[in-house]
Amino acid sequence: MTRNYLDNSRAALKESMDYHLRCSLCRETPSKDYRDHFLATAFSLRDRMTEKILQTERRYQEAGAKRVYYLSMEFLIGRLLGDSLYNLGLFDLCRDVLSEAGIDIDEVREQENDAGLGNGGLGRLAACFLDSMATLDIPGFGYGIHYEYGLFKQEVDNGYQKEKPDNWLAEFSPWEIKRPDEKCIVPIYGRIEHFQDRAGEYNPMWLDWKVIMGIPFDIPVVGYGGKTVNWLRLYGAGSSTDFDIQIFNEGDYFRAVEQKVSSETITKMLYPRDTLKSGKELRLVQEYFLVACSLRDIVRRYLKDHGDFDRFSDSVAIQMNDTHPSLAVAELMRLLVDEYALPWDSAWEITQRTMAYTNHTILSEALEKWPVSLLERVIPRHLQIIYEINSRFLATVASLHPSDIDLIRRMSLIEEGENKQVRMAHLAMVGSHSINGVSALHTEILMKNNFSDFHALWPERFVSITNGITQRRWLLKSNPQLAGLISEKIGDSWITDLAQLKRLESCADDPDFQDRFRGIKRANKEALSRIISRTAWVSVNPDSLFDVHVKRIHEYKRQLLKIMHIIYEYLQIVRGEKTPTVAKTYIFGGKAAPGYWVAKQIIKLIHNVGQVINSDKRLQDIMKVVFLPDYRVSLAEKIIPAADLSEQISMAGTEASGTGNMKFMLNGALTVGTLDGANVEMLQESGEDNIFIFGLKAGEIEEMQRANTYRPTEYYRSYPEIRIVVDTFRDNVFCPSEPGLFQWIYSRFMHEEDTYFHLPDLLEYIRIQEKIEEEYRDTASWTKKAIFNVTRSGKFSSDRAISEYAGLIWKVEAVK
Ligand code: GL9
Repeated sequence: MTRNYLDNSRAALKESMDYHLRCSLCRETPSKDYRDHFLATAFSLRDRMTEKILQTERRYQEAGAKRVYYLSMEFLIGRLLGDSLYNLGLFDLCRDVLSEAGIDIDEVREQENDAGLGNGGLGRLAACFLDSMATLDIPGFGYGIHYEYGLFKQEVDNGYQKEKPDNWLAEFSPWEIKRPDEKCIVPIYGRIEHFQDRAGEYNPMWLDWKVIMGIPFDIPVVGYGGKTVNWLRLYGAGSSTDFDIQIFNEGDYFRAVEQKVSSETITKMLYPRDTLKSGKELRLVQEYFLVACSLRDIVRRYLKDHGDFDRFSDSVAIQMNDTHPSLAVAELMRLLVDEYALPWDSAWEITQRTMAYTNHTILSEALEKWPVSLLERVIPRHLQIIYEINSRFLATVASLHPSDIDLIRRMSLIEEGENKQVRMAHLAMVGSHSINGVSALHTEILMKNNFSDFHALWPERFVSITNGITQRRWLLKSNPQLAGLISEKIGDSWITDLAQLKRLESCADDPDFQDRFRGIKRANKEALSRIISRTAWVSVNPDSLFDVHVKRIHEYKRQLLKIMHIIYEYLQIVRGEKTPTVAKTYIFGGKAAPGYWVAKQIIKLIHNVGQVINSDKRLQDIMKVVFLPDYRVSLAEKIIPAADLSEQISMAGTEASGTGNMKFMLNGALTVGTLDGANVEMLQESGEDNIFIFGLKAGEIEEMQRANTYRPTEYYRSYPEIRIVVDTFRDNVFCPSEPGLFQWIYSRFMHEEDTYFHLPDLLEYIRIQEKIEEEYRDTASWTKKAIFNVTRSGKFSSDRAISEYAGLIWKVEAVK
């Protein structure tokens, strides 16, 4: 059978799906099994994408294009079937082919496991960026880790989070292409000795290393329109011993086999911590493994077309997604100096011109530092290189500020002390030509506070690039009805140019358009209500206001502030001090890092408050509180289109950007938020009438922290609204059967501990929620504001973000 993989006719698609049912899956046709159809469909799409990878590669080759490599420990890709169908333009066709066989495409799509290879925003951003690079025809590729277990699955048992392994590959993924032929061998551990060469110079030699094998798994990344297909390459640590040791060290085969690290453990699982460093040796090994595999691969690909490194930084751009891959600076230096014998200065220039670093958080507990003693044991040669980089760097600093010892101490890559540590952010900044924050406010804070010394030294290196999200996944695919309505009015150019949504503004006042817009929201709310009753066992009213707080559970994100408001409202109603005018459903979701006690307690608190409120007859049709278990990409795709109100209430100055905030805006939810991260820019875009902003500003909080003037007990004493809420924690109102359970919250406030400033923002938060309730009752006005949120969200496309990276940092162009 000759097969044309690019034939997108109905007959060809049908033939291909039947072929895979029989030949790849060994099933009788017709099959009635949804999973069979999922795999057969995925294989049929993969055929088309792999063919296009080859075509795309030829195009890049002919253009001699510069390539971007996005290095990230996390790619939170979720499901791929729907996106591939939309981006290839095969959705309708495929739905019809399946339905002819009596198969519902939605059921088929539900068969796919999420690829949860990330914790949250940082990993999801990386996935959106891949989609945008392919859509914009940019030669941009991802490098990451092929974790056997992604982020844990969350179960909630009586309000307590239970972690279950996420064995996402148990039924294997049809998207990935394993490429053992392109494996690489990575040295690790061992020691350094210095040998004298002929000229009498002492040269370092890395001896007695062990080896890890990196096996690439490629996942095609198809851009919208299907023209460009890039790839994401994930490395798994391999267990095979029959590698060709000549690649690495001629004649030393047996020793290398013997010294092979028990490598399967290395890529076993994703570390489930967000914005918190792990400090575990295995995590360091993972970070090094990613960097070592990807740089070998990048250099190998470059050298296929080049005889030397003269054009390296004109041909290659490497973006480090946070400091997790910052060892890339040392590894590239090691490759250039040790393996390709370049002089240090040339190697350094190449490295700096190639690398760029994105910072994703200012929380100090997330800033990675690794003990020098650990690096010395795991990657001794890299430690030496880091020391050399540091001594040259500090010499420059000293020459500019000869007597400023304190400055040198602050900027050093090494933090002195009893346990010396390497500051990975400093390594990343020194080794890069570009340093960027992920929103205007975040970049400003980086330059003013965390990295002010570096900013003073190299102001030209700092840029701000506000995050973005791909509208292909977060509107076209996840909210198909709204996408259809928009396309009906303004055509479908918004799919690749989100700013086009502006053209919808004239519809905002049109009662007919408003009706349809509301009808779609209502249908999405009904669909979510069914999920809620199935997974959280609570029945909710789709006509109520859906007030949604979903994201990782973290103190700085202040789920506690939300729950305190709910408690306040509940008390007001049951005490007869408030007559509710709007029925509300409060929806929470999010995972807590397994070792994060406070975050787990907050889940328990949400659960318990929900139990009390949901079973109170007086509030039957007025208020519900729901915690949806196992928040993940595929669930977010169902929650976000159903939201009326988006909670973005982090303490100002802590959320670097946020990306969930943008997804809600795009889907017509109004935001209640602090002036934090990208909320600031959402306010600018939407206009102040269409967003609810409250709370202390970052500068005000900073000032209160500096002057140490904030006293929680003063707020407790001064404001009865605060007192009645805080007292519920002391009085076991939400834990009658487990007295003392939430006492810790009360005690913290009483001991003047409230790191994330809940109490100073609570009053204003209560007031603005009252305003929201008031405004929600004016349906036409609310709908208009919701529409404006959609039409003014154009800036928050990841296409805009990627265009900025391409122009300002990577200097790469589209290859059309
Ligand atoms: C984060 C920030 O906290 C978010 O505000 C930001 O939007 C994203 C993407 O830039 O990066 N930094 C970080 O470490 N995480 C973020 O979400 N953590 C997780 O990925 C869970």
